[in-house]
Amino acid sequence: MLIRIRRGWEIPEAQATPEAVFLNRRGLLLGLGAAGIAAGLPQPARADIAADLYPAKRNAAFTLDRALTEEKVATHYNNFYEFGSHKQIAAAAQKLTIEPWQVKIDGMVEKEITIDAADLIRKMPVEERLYRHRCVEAWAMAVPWSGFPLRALVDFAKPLSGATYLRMETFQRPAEAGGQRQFWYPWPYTEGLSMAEARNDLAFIATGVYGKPVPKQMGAPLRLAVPWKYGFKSVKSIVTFTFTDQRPKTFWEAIAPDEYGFWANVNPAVPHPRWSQASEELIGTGKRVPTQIYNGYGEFVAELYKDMTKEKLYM
Ligand SMILES: Nc1nc2c(c(=O)[nH]1)N[C@H]1C(S)=C(S)[C@@H](COP(=O)(O)O)O[C@H]1N2
Ligand SMILES: [Mo]
Repeated sequence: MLIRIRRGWEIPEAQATPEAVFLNRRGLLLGLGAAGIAAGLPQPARADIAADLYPAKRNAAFTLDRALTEEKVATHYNNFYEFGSHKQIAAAAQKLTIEPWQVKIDGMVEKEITIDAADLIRKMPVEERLYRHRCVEAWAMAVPWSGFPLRALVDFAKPLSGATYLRMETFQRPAEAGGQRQFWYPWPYTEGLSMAEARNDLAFIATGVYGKPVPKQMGAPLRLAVPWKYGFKSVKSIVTFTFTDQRPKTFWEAIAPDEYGFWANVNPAVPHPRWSQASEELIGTGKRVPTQIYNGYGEFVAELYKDMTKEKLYM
Protein backbone atom coordinates (compact mmCIF):
# COMPACT_ATOMS: atom_id res chain seq x y z
CA MET A 1 0.00 0.00 0.00
CA LEU A 2 1.71 3.11 -1.29
CA ILE A 3 -0.07 5.42 1.11
CA ARG A 4 1.72 3.91 4.08
CA ILE A 5 4.92 5.68 3.25
CA ARG A 6 3.47 8.85 4.76
CA ARG A 7 3.54 7.51 8.28
CA GLY A 8 5.50 9.79 10.51
CA TRP A 9 7.03 7.31 12.86
CA GLU A 10 9.38 5.95 10.24
CA ILE A 11 11.24 9.19 10.78
CA PRO A 12 13.24 9.15 14.03
CA GLU A 13 12.17 12.57 15.28
CA ALA A 14 8.48 11.73 14.82
CA GLN A 15 7.62 12.46 18.45
CA ALA A 16 5.42 15.52 19.09
CA THR A 17 6.32 17.88 16.33
CA PRO A 18 6.01 21.67 16.19
CA GLU A 19 3.67 22.77 13.47
CA ALA A 20 6.25 24.23 11.09
CA VAL A 21 8.34 21.10 11.18
CA PHE A 22 5.22 19.00 10.80
CA LEU A 23 4.18 20.84 7.64
CA ASN A 24 7.63 20.68 6.09
CA ARG A 25 8.06 17.07 6.89
CA ARG A 26 4.69 16.07 5.57
CA GLY A 27 5.36 17.95 2.33
CA LEU A 28 8.75 16.30 2.04
CA LEU A 29 7.36 12.86 2.67
CA LEU A 30 4.54 13.25 0.21
CA GLY A 31 7.02 14.28 -2.45
CA LEU A 32 9.23 11.37 -1.58
CA GLY A 33 6.57 8.65 -1.79
CA ALA A 34 7.59 6.44 -4.68
CA ALA A 35 11.31 6.94 -4.19
CA GLY A 36 10.96 5.97 -0.56
CA ILE A 37 9.33 2.73 -1.48
CA ALA A 38 11.99 2.00 -4.04
CA ALA A 39 14.57 2.54 -1.34
CA GLY A 40 12.86 -0.14 0.68
CA LEU A 41 11.93 1.80 3.80
CA PRO A 42 10.59 -0.56 6.46
CA GLN A 43 6.82 -1.07 6.40
CA PRO A 44 4.96 -1.22 9.71
CA ALA A 45 4.09 -4.75 10.73
CA ARG A 46 0.82 -3.88 12.43
CA ALA A 47 -2.44 -2.92 10.81
CA ASP A 48 -3.10 0.13 12.95
CA ILE A 49 -6.44 1.89 12.98
CA ALA A 50 -6.63 4.97 10.71
CA ALA A 51 -2.82 5.17 10.82
CA ASP A 52 -2.66 7.68 7.96
CA LEU A 53 -4.14 10.37 10.28
CA TYR A 54 -0.89 10.66 12.28
CA PRO A 55 1.04 12.69 13.05
CA ALA A 56 -1.87 15.11 13.39
CA LYS A 57 -1.59 18.89 13.44
CA ARG A 58 -0.86 20.21 16.92
CA ASN A 59 -3.36 22.42 18.72
CA ALA A 60 -1.19 25.14 20.27
CA ALA A 61 -3.76 25.93 23.00
CA PHE A 62 -2.42 23.13 25.19
CA THR A 63 1.05 23.75 26.49
CA LEU A 64 3.29 22.04 29.03
CA ASP A 65 5.37 23.22 31.98
CA ARG A 66 7.69 20.23 31.66
CA ALA A 67 9.46 18.07 29.12
CA LEU A 68 7.59 15.28 27.35
CA THR A 69 8.07 11.88 28.89
CA GLU A 70 10.27 9.66 26.76
CA GLU A 71 8.18 7.48 24.49
CA LYS A 72 9.87 4.27 25.66
CA VAL A 73 9.05 5.14 29.27
CA ALA A 74 5.42 6.19 28.73
CA THR A 75 4.64 3.13 26.63
CA HIS A 76 6.20 0.66 29.09
CA TYR A 77 4.94 1.90 32.45
CA ASN A 78 1.19 1.37 32.35
CA ASN A 79 -1.87 0.81 34.46
CA PHE A 80 -4.25 -1.55 32.65
CA TYR A 81 -5.63 -4.03 35.17
CA GLU A 82 -7.26 -6.08 32.43
CA PHE A 83 -3.72 -7.30 31.70
CA GLY A 84 -2.33 -7.42 35.24
CA SER A 85 -2.11 -5.33 38.41
CA HIS A 86 1.46 -4.10 37.82
CA LYS A 87 3.13 -1.68 35.40
CA GLN A 88 4.77 -4.11 32.95
CA ILE A 89 1.68 -5.14 30.98
CA ALA A 90 2.76 -3.87 27.55
CA ALA A 91 3.60 -7.33 26.17
CA ALA A 92 0.46 -8.99 27.57
CA ALA A 93 -1.72 -6.23 26.10
CA GLN A 94 -0.66 -7.17 22.56
CA LYS A 95 -3.18 -10.04 22.82
CA LEU A 96 -6.01 -7.53 22.53
CA THR A 97 -7.72 -7.72 19.13
CA ILE A 98 -8.43 -4.16 17.98
CA GLU A 99 -9.60 -4.89 14.45
CA PRO A 100 -12.50 -5.03 14.11
CA TRP A 101 -13.54 -2.72 16.95
CA GLN A 102 -17.17 -1.74 17.23
CA VAL A 103 -18.15 1.30 19.29
CA LYS A 104 -21.68 1.51 20.64
CA ILE A 105 -23.37 4.78 21.52
CA ASP A 106 -26.56 4.17 23.47
CA GLY A 107 -28.87 5.23 26.30
CA MET A 108 -30.49 8.67 26.17
CA VAL A 109 -29.70 9.52 22.55
CA GLU A 110 -31.89 10.34 19.57
CA LYS A 111 -30.88 7.04 17.99
CA GLU A 112 -28.51 4.30 19.16
CA ILE A 113 -25.47 3.89 16.94
CA THR A 114 -22.95 1.09 16.47
CA ILE A 115 -19.98 2.22 14.42
CA ASP A 116 -16.58 0.84 13.48
CA ALA A 117 -13.83 2.65 15.42
CA ALA A 118 -11.97 3.66 12.25
CA ASP A 119 -15.15 5.10 10.71
CA LEU A 120 -15.87 7.03 13.90
CA ILE A 121 -12.34 8.44 14.13
CA ARG A 122 -12.47 9.56 10.48
CA LYS A 123 -15.60 11.59 11.20
CA MET A 124 -13.87 13.42 14.05
CA PRO A 125 -11.54 16.49 14.00
CA VAL A 126 -8.24 14.75 14.83
CA GLU A 127 -5.46 16.91 16.28
CA GLU A 128 -2.43 16.63 18.58
CA ARG A 129 -2.39 17.99 22.15
CA LEU A 130 0.39 17.95 24.74
CA TYR A 131 -1.15 16.88 28.06
CA ARG A 132 0.04 16.17 31.55
CA HIS A 133 -1.23 12.98 33.20
CA ARG A 134 -1.32 12.51 36.98
CA CYS A 135 -1.98 9.05 38.40
CA VAL A 136 -3.58 8.85 41.84
CA GLU A 137 -0.49 6.80 42.83
CA ALA A 138 1.55 10.06 42.64
CA TRP A 139 3.42 9.50 39.40
CA ALA A 140 3.03 11.69 36.35
CA MET A 141 3.91 11.89 32.68
CA ALA A 142 3.53 14.37 29.83
CA VAL A 143 2.55 12.98 26.43
CA PRO A 144 1.56 14.15 22.97
CA TRP A 145 -1.86 12.60 22.46
CA SER A 146 -3.61 12.65 19.12
CA GLY A 147 -7.36 12.34 18.97
CA PHE A 148 -10.45 14.47 19.12
CA PRO A 149 -12.43 16.52 21.64
CA LEU A 150 -14.96 14.37 23.46
CA ARG A 151 -17.45 17.14 22.71
CA ALA A 152 -17.31 16.18 19.01
CA LEU A 153 -18.44 12.66 19.91
CA VAL A 154 -21.20 14.05 22.14
CA ASP A 155 -22.47 16.21 19.27
CA PHE A 156 -22.32 13.22 16.92
CA ALA A 157 -24.31 11.13 19.43
CA LYS A 158 -27.12 13.71 19.77
CA PRO A 159 -27.97 13.10 23.45
CA LEU A 160 -31.45 13.88 24.75
CA SER A 161 -31.71 16.98 26.92
CA GLY A 162 -32.36 14.85 30.03
CA ALA A 163 -28.94 13.15 29.85
CA THR A 164 -26.73 14.38 32.69
CA TYR A 165 -23.89 11.83 32.66
CA LEU A 166 -21.81 9.96 30.12
CA ARG A 167 -20.75 6.44 31.11
CA MET A 168 -17.85 4.77 29.29
CA GLU A 169 -17.05 1.08 29.38
CA THR A 170 -14.02 -0.98 28.42
CA PHE A 171 -14.23 -4.32 26.57
CA GLN A 172 -15.02 -7.55 28.44
CA ARG A 173 -12.85 -10.36 26.98
CA PRO A 174 -11.32 -12.65 29.58
CA ALA A 175 -9.87 -14.87 26.83
CA GLU A 176 -7.61 -12.01 25.70
CA ALA A 177 -7.21 -10.16 28.99
CA GLY A 178 -5.93 -12.40 31.79
CA GLY A 179 -6.76 -9.85 34.48
CA GLN A 180 -10.43 -10.25 33.67
CA ARG A 181 -10.22 -13.88 34.77
CA GLN A 182 -9.72 -12.47 38.28
CA PHE A 183 -13.43 -12.60 38.92
CA TRP A 184 -13.37 -10.56 42.13
CA TYR A 185 -12.88 -7.30 40.20
CA PRO A 186 -16.07 -5.56 38.99
CA TRP A 187 -15.38 -5.95 35.23
CA PRO A 188 -15.84 -4.36 32.83
CA TYR A 189 -13.87 -1.25 33.78
CA THR A 190 -16.38 1.60 33.86
CA GLU A 191 -15.92 5.34 34.16
CA GLY A 192 -18.08 8.41 33.84
CA LEU A 193 -18.23 12.17 33.53
CA SER A 194 -20.98 14.72 33.99
CA MET A 195 -22.25 16.07 30.68
CA ALA A 196 -20.71 19.46 31.50
CA GLU A 197 -17.33 17.75 31.95
CA ALA A 198 -17.77 15.73 28.77
CA ARG A 199 -18.40 18.96 26.86
CA ASN A 200 -15.42 20.78 28.42
CA ASP A 201 -12.64 21.78 26.00
CA LEU A 202 -10.08 19.63 27.81
CA ALA A 203 -11.97 16.32 27.67
CA PHE A 204 -10.29 14.40 24.87
CA ILE A 205 -10.52 10.98 23.26
CA ALA A 206 -6.99 9.82 22.47
CA THR A 207 -6.59 7.61 19.42
CA GLY A 208 -2.88 8.24 18.92
CA VAL A 209 0.23 9.19 20.86
CA TYR A 210 3.78 10.20 19.84
CA GLY A 211 2.58 10.82 16.31
CA LYS A 212 1.16 7.35 15.62
CA PRO A 213 -1.82 5.21 16.57
CA VAL A 214 -2.12 4.68 20.32
CA PRO A 215 -0.53 1.35 21.32
CA LYS A 216 -2.67 -1.37 22.85
CA GLN A 217 -1.15 -1.00 26.32
CA MET A 218 -2.19 2.68 26.38
CA GLY A 219 -5.79 1.92 25.45
CA ALA A 220 -6.15 1.33 21.70
CA PRO A 221 -8.13 2.09 19.72
CA LEU A 222 -9.66 4.88 21.79
CA ARG A 223 -9.22 6.01 25.39
CA LEU A 224 -10.28 8.99 27.39
CA ALA A 225 -7.83 11.74 28.48
CA VAL A 226 -9.15 14.05 31.23
CA PRO A 227 -5.90 15.54 32.54
CA TRP A 228 -7.38 17.55 35.42
CA LYS A 229 -8.50 14.31 37.07
CA TYR A 230 -6.55 11.41 38.51
CA GLY A 231 -5.47 8.94 35.84
CA PHE A 232 -7.98 6.22 36.69
CA LYS A 233 -10.73 8.40 35.18
CA SER A 234 -9.03 8.11 31.76
CA VAL A 235 -10.65 4.82 30.79
CA LYS A 236 -8.93 2.78 28.08
CA SER A 237 -10.12 0.76 25.07
CA ILE A 238 -13.70 2.02 25.19
CA VAL A 239 -16.46 -0.03 23.56
CA THR A 240 -19.60 1.71 24.86
CA PHE A 241 -20.61 5.32 25.45
CA THR A 242 -23.93 5.50 27.34
CA PHE A 243 -25.81 8.74 27.95
CA THR A 244 -27.79 8.55 31.17
CA ASP A 245 -29.45 10.52 33.96
CA GLN A 246 -27.87 8.28 36.63
CA ARG A 247 -24.39 8.91 38.02
CA PRO A 248 -22.35 5.84 36.96
CA LYS A 249 -20.71 3.68 39.62
CA THR A 250 -17.11 3.49 38.46
CA PHE A 251 -14.72 0.51 38.65
CA TRP A 252 -12.52 1.97 41.40
CA GLU A 253 -15.46 3.43 43.29
CA ALA A 254 -17.00 -0.04 43.41
CA ILE A 255 -13.76 -1.48 44.83
CA ALA A 256 -12.90 1.24 47.39
CA PRO A 257 -15.39 4.14 47.61
CA ASP A 258 -13.47 5.86 50.41
CA GLU A 259 -10.33 6.04 48.30
CA TYR A 260 -11.59 6.60 44.74
CA GLY A 261 -14.64 8.75 44.17
CA PHE A 262 -16.58 9.88 41.14
CA TRP A 263 -15.05 13.35 40.69
CA ALA A 264 -11.39 12.55 41.43
CA ASN A 265 -10.07 16.02 40.58
CA VAL A 266 -6.36 16.48 41.27
CA ASN A 267 -5.67 18.47 44.43
CA PRO A 268 -2.30 18.53 46.25
CA ALA A 269 -4.02 19.65 49.48
CA VAL A 270 -6.30 16.62 49.77
CA PRO A 271 -4.30 13.49 50.58
CA HIS A 272 -5.33 10.01 49.56
CA PRO A 273 -6.27 8.13 52.76
CA ARG A 274 -2.99 6.21 52.51
CA TRP A 275 -0.52 8.75 51.03
CA SER A 276 0.13 12.43 50.31
CA GLN A 277 -0.84 14.00 46.98
CA ALA A 278 1.42 17.05 47.48
CA SER A 279 4.02 16.03 44.90
CA GLU A 280 4.49 13.61 42.03
CA GLU A 281 7.29 11.64 40.40
CA LEU A 282 7.94 12.38 36.73
CA ILE A 283 8.42 8.85 35.41
CA GLY A 284 11.70 8.16 33.69
CA THR A 285 13.47 11.17 35.27
CA GLY A 286 13.86 10.38 38.97
CA LYS A 287 12.53 13.91 39.66
CA ARG A 288 9.66 14.97 41.93
CA VAL A 289 7.68 18.16 41.38
CA PRO A 290 4.86 19.80 43.35
CA THR A 291 1.37 18.77 42.28
CA GLN A 292 -0.97 21.54 41.12
CA ILE A 293 -4.67 22.01 41.76
CA TYR A 294 -6.61 20.48 38.85
CA ASN A 295 -3.20 19.27 37.68
CA GLY A 296 -2.57 22.82 36.44
CA TYR A 297 -5.76 23.01 34.35
CA GLY A 298 -7.85 25.22 36.64
CA GLU A 299 -8.37 27.88 33.96
CA PHE A 300 -10.21 25.30 31.87
CA VAL A 301 -12.22 23.48 34.52
CA ALA A 302 -12.48 25.27 37.90
CA GLU A 303 -15.71 26.90 36.72
CA LEU A 304 -17.38 23.47 36.43
CA TYR A 305 -17.27 22.93 40.18
CA LYS A 306 -17.90 26.37 41.66
CA ASP A 307 -21.41 25.57 42.91
CA MET A 308 -20.75 21.99 44.04
CA THR A 309 -20.29 22.65 47.72
CA LYS A 310 -21.56 19.27 48.92
CA GLU A 311 -19.55 17.01 46.62
CA LYS A 312 -16.27 15.26 47.40
CA LEU A 313 -14.54 16.83 44.43
CA TYR A 314 -10.94 15.77 45.11
CA MET A 315 -11.14 12.08 45.82
N1 LIG B 1 -9.69 -0.04 31.12
C1 LIG B 1 -8.78 0.51 31.94
N2 LIG B 1 -8.51 1.82 31.82
C2 LIG B 1 -7.60 2.41 32.64
C3 LIG B 1 -6.95 1.66 33.66
C4 LIG B 1 -7.25 0.27 33.75
O1 LIG B 1 -6.72 -0.47 34.59
N3 LIG B 1 -8.16 -0.26 32.87
N4 LIG B 1 -6.05 2.28 34.50
C5 LIG B 1 -6.19 3.74 34.67
C6 LIG B 1 -5.09 4.36 35.40
S1 LIG B 1 -5.04 4.11 37.07
C7 LIG B 1 -4.16 5.17 34.79
S2 LIG B 1 -2.99 6.02 35.68
C8 LIG B 1 -4.13 5.29 33.31
C9 LIG B 1 -2.76 4.87 32.81
O2 LIG B 1 -2.61 5.17 31.45
P1 LIG B 1 -1.24 4.82 30.73
O3 LIG B 1 -0.94 3.37 30.98
O4 LIG B 1 -1.49 5.10 29.28
O5 LIG B 1 -0.19 5.69 31.34
O6 LIG B 1 -5.13 4.49 32.66
C10 LIG B 1 -6.37 4.44 33.32
N5 LIG B 1 -7.32 3.73 32.48
MO1 LIG C 1 -3.66 5.71 37.84
